[in-house]
Amino acid sequence: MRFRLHYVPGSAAMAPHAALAEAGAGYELRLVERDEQGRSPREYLALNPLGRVPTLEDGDLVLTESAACVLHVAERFPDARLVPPPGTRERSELYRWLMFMTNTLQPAFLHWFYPERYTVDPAGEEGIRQLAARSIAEHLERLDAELADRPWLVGEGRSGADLFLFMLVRWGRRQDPPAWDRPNLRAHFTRLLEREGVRRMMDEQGLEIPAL
Ligand SMILES: N[C@@H](CCC(=O)N[C@@H](CS)C(=O)NCC(=O)O)C(=O)O
Repeated sequence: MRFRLHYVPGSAAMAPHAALAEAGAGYELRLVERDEQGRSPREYLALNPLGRVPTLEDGDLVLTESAACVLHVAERFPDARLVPPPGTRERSELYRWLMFMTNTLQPAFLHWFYPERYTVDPAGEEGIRQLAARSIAEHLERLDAELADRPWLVGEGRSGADLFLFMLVRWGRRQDPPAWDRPNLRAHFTRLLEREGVRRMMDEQGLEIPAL
């Protein structure tokens, strides 16, 4: 099999996994089994020294960073229309949203999930989580407002940016309020849940389909 995706269920591997499934690619999945301290196996660290997921292998290419993996799949399967054509306004907008999500919203989630990585003072962790939750809410509001008058983040159909947003909205299910309590994000999430590739990814990762 040409594509091999290393994943942990519900992680940043969701978006590239959905991209592969939406593209109708042949792929195999490899679960990264971490030890009790959360360390990845040695063979995995040889591929991805940070030990984070996902990692996508395409032949002898080893790619990390979820958004980069999505863009790579999009380019390998142009008929799947996971990105708008180069040189279009929609393509630039896709870059904008993907980068916003990876450099602004996703780090806020990482602060919420792993506050201990952002302070040497354990007493400071709760404050980091609270601030992260506030940022997450602010960015989700912005995305919800963006989707008020259109079904997808860019262009006429779903793109890799929508798959990325789907993943982050699921990450936000334990926020208060849950990310999908916002009407446009809920409609967007539900729309993606109707897609075969997204369903396949949820099923293959063993993720529950929320009753929204
Ligand atoms: N910027 C990376 C972040 C990947 C990342 O942080 N993945 C998380 C799971 S969602 C992870 O591997 N966490 C375990 C760890 O950091 O030890 C990406 O988007 O691929």
